[in-house]
Amino acid sequence: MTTTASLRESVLQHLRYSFGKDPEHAILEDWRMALSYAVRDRITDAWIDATHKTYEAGAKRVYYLSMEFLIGRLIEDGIVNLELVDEAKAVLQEFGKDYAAVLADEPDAALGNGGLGRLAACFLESLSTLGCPAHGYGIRYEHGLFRQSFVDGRQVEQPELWLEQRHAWEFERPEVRYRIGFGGHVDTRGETVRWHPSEVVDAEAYDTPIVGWKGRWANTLRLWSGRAIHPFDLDRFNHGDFAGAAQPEALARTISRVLYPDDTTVEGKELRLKQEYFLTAAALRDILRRFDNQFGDLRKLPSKVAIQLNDTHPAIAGPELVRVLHDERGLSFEESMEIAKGCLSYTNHTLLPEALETWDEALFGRLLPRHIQLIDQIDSTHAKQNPSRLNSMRADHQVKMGPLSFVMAHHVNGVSALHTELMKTTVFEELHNLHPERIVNETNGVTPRRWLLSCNPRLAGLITETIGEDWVDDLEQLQKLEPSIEDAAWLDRYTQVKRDNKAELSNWMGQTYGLHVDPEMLFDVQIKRLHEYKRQHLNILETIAHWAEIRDNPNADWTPRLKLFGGKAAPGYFFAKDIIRLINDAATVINSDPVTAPFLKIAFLPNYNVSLAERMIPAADLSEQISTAGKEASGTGNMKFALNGAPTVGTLDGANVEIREHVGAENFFLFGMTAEEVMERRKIEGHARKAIDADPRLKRALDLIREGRFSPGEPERYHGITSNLEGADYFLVCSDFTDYWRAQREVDVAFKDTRAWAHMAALNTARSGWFSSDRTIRGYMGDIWGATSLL
Ligand code: F58
Repeated sequence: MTTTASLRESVLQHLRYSFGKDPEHAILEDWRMALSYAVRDRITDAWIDATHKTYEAGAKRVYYLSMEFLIGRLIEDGIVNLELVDEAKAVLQEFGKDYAAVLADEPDAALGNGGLGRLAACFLESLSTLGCPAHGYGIRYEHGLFRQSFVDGRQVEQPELWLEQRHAWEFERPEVRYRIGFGGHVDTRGETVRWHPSEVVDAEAYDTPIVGWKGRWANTLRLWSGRAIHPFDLDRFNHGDFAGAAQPEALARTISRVLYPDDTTVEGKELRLKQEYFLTAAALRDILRRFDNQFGDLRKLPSKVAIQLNDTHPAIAGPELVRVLHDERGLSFEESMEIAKGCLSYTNHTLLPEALETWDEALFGRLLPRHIQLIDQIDSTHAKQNPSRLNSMRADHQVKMGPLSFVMAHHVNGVSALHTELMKTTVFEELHNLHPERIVNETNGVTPRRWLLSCNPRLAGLITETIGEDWVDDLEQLQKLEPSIEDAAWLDRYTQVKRDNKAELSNWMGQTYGLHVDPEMLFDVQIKRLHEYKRQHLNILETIAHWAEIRDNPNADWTPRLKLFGGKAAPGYFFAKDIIRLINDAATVINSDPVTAPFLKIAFLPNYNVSLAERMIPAADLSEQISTAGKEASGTGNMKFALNGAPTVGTLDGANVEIREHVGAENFFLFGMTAEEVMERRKIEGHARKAIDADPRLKRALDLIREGRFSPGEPERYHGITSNLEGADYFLVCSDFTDYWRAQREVDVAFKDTRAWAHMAALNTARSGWFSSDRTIRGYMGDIWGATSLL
């Protein structure tokens, strides 16, 4: 049992013996590190216990392979899950330290781009909460996702330097090191095939314990870092080439140097393929070593090992496992393929064609000459087994990772109901018809520990006071709030929570960015990666049209609104960067308009990341989920907003569909075309032009942009955007504008009735329990992994 006294003791011990400081001389970072170590000690006990239990039970283990784990800060996760919030606050207070400031001092580990990486992080936490023996495997990027700032409204990227500051969470494991090969040639002697790589690097493990709710269980996130096999070239050193002597190490480390920042377009870059193989090969070696130690008989592998591929990025796991089993361990090719398939399953996260990984066969064959042979063999085996099959995974001089993943997996899952159905009729139509049992749905979820209990303590407190604390790991209990929602006094308290959260965010924005906003305004929030399909430009167009309308009639009864944006654009995605600049330019003009100032403000907060999401979501009144239907596989931000009492204005896309079903259609502002209607509309010649001609508000907004109202002196600055919208408008911004406008005006009216709005918001909270990642992970455990809880 940890008490304030024992925690204080522990913190002081670490200050003194781990950092050589006494309380008088400790700086903020020392306090943060000492507290982290004190918390980590307690996590470590749970962690080692969990490992023993897994061995003793001979249990099946889950391995989540992902190029991204967007974990953010970990200190609060630990404190909250060990239920040490009061104790940690008390200890820091005794020494005059501010709890929030100490927590905020931790670097935000941005080892991911967006939803896919954050999902992996939520899953790890849920796996621990559920006591499912699991490892996450990823890459220990030295530089995570770039840091974003704005210069004259334009996005500027800076390198991310999370490792420059100390953090307490990883254990370096220099003894866990595997040699990973690339290139070279393949020797075939009769039945024996041997790959002789020409280049080798070591993968070294770093372990981070991930603790679950109440510290009942902890799993491991194991990240690989590139190391040279001989760190120092003595020969070069002896010849006086001192700089050159250190080169092998520098080269080897490039493999884990930086996260690729493209969130949808996949470029066939050699280093990216190297990273993918590096992660996958190291993980498989580690998995097999653990299996060998405990079980031995490789035929049992599928009963003891479940490997989840987070998108196709680790898809090389299929051929690599076959290579190890067949070439190195001597099993037949057919048996190796069956065993590999028995272990592997694959999650698809997107239907966008540009995001489906394919590799140029020349590049692939150069880097992984044995694997390309095995892929051909896998492909021809599959073709033989399915004589009606028309499409190969090896067409057009490309290696197609989607079909490879599908064929090598026992299950393939989508991430929302709609996305799963669309997979069956689009990208995987043929494979689905050949293997109709393989595709299953596992709608995404988010961990309620981080996305409610930690980030929204006021709301969490009100909930616990009302229904007890069991909701924390049984989120559907939130339904028990419903009777209270009918009680006016309770609803007033709910409203007060939101008001306080908004005031806190506005103070923070004031202090941090000098941005002063009235917390009474409607906080309308769109935070996510910038992409045309996510349609931040639809939002800003509507904002501009609304501004023009307020100017026409400044004395009308407008609902004051703050439009908040956050999100990064891929550095090479110029259209998305233009959208950022347009939003910032519009903010400059609109925010300084005295006529509209009481009613409309815009702010684009820079460097959106997990920590910023944790600040913004609890303060949101309205959640913008406005993607072109059929394009957003699921969304997970949408769930976080609903849970925290922000109703959605959104399309029938991804998990929005299921959110609306759960919270009730009357508590969701629906607009726009359905996925089917989208496909039909695209066939209509000049659809954008027709939409513009039919809606004078849209026309006016486009005119204002085109004429340079927001780019004085440079009217052509946004002609790329206007001509796209007036022309091809692939994402149907114009066609959905009128209905979006209507939905937003309904929001305006609804928000005026404070009680009715609070009622709607609270119902969003009460009915979002299904979107817990605990529910999602239970689904994977039962439907896909055949794994059980050891709690
Ligand atoms: C996201 N994908 C989906 N990809 O867009 C989102 O709808 C879904 O909720 C989420 O996955 C979780 O399932 C996504 O984030 C990436 O960031 C990849 C990064 C690497 C290159 C390709 C895209």
